[in-house]
Amino acid sequence: MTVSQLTPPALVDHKGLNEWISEVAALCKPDRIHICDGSQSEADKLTAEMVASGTLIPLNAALRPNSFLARSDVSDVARVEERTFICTNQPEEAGPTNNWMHPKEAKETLTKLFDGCMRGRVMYVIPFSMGPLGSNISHIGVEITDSPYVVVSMRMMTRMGKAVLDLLGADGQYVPCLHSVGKPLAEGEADVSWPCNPDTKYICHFPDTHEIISYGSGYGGNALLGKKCFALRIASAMAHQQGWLAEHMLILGLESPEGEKKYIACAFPSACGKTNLAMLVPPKGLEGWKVTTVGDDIAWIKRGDDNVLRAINPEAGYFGVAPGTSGKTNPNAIASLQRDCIFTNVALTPEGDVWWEGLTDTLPANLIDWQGKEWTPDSGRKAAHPNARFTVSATNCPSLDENWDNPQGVPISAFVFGGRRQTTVPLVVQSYSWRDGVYMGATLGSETTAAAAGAVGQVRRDPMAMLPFCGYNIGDYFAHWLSIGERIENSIVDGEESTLPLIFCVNWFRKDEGGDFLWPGYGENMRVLKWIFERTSGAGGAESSELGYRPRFVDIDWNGFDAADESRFQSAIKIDASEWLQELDLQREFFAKVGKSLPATFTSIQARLQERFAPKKP
Ligand code: GTP
Ligand code: SPV
Ligand code: MN
Repeated sequence: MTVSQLTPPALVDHKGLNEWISEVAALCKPDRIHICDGSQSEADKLTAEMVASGTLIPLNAALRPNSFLARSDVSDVARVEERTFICTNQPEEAGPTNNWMHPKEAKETLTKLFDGCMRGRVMYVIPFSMGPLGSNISHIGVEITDSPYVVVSMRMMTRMGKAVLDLLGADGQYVPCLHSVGKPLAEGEADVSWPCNPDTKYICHFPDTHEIISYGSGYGGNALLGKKCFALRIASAMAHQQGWLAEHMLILGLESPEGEKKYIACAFPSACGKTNLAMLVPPKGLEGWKVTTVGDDIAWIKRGDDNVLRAINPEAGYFGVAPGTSGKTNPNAIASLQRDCIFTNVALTPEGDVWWEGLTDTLPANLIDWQGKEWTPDSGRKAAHPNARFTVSATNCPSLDENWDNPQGVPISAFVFGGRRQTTVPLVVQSYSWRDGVYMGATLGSETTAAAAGAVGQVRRDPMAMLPFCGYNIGDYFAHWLSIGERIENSIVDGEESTLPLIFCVNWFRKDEGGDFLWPGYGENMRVLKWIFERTSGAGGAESSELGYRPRFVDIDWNGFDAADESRFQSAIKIDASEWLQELDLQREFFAKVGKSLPATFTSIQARLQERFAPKKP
């Protein structure tokens, strides 16, 4: 089929977009082009096609209506950080924590790979908005993909379809996001259920020109390009240029029994508890409190004319970790998953429903595991992949905040950074200042998880939970964070209340000598949230420590807590000098890697910490 037949004169009313679509079609040589309108009938048709091709397995409609299981290729189960590149003219612009490639080299390599890569497939054009349509915090993207799984996922994860094209008009700006699974089909060749390229993957970002090109993977963060690629890597670079923040943060609303409401934004690394905290149900004894969900993964934050930092969730759905999610740990997630969802790499029950580790206390007698194999409790392997995920629209969530779609965003009272640390890091501390708080975030360490390919459980520095997602030099990113605070501090008039959010650090994952979690976590995290809420109101007791203010046992509300155990709390909140001296060594190691772009302030904060933990003898 010739290119001119493929591209009728006006697929869309946007000259630049039309040209881009034609260029991509000429290169990728798909069988046909489909411009997505985002309608239910379109989604139903694609879903039916994927059921026919084996990509989606329909679940029992009586148990879970309009829901499906996808099993990925065994090689395509997580983000691939090693194959993720920031393409800038100079390596220093990408910085020491990113894989760098020259844009010219990247484009040459990718052009070869994309030549004919959509043969035998449909090329889908997905117009999407990250954030409420028309909000001045939102931005538009267009993803071209050959994966119908990506289309139906993007429909849940973003505001997608005709309304976005209308908003884009004849000359609106958009971020072009090009994606292919990298598996062309020869004439008559039958497709596999999860096409991808097991050998060759490139996830490339061009921050100077605001473009994304992804090849070879069909999985989540590698393929749903609105998410990590646009909303974090490209957006963080835009935010750096334009004076705002794009962060790996959940946003939640916190309402006191008296009806006072605040919003907080929390950055935890992948698979470290954002979805769970964002949907928290308060525990026994704190039922008067309400937690509502604005977002569970990404926050875009801009300063308003009133000096207040306001955040939107650029997404419109959740791509959440399934294992560990249960009626006990996250009832709001379980309620969200009653219908209309896609599960990827979970296990299938004989009744045609889904299962994963942690869903029920008792193991099912037999299942089909995530690879499609028979499974029994003595199989000696996991039934669901540890990074198995659910995809569902935000509107399915019972705890959805009334302002989740508000184009103005929500005002942020506190930032919280947290990692997964078995030792060293206390349950919660409040930084003494914005600068100390930025330092806390920047030095965050966390054990690696199954959300990315590679070893699991190794402590690495994950600054602001952005290590795999910052689209520019991490040292400049730290300076940017410092400058956001300075700008707000400097514009606060004497006598006026500060609008600068407080900064906290938390760790739900500290363990005792027996290897058990010291803190029960999940709903009980509300007790820590309540303390944070009180601190932002200028109330809430605390004591000073080497790291910042921390709650004493009496400062936490233990109402309804089964056998509040002071000694376990003390172990969870403990700051141990010998552990911290090791921690400071690790921080210095990381700072050395950051090199000359490290803010000078960090060196003096570090020296002050060192002095507090190991005072020099006079
Ligand atoms: P991404 O989607 O990868 O960015 O992850 P996330 O930060 O949203 O993580 P999520 O909330 O999905 O949690 C990941 C895992 O951590 C799940 O298996 C949870 O059960 C577990 N988890 C979440 N919160 C807690 C907690 O408070 N305590 C403990 N022990 N585990 C938790
Ligand atoms: C993460 O890894 O932080 C995720 C999942 O939220 S993915 O979309 O794959 O990035
Ligand atoms: Mn994430």
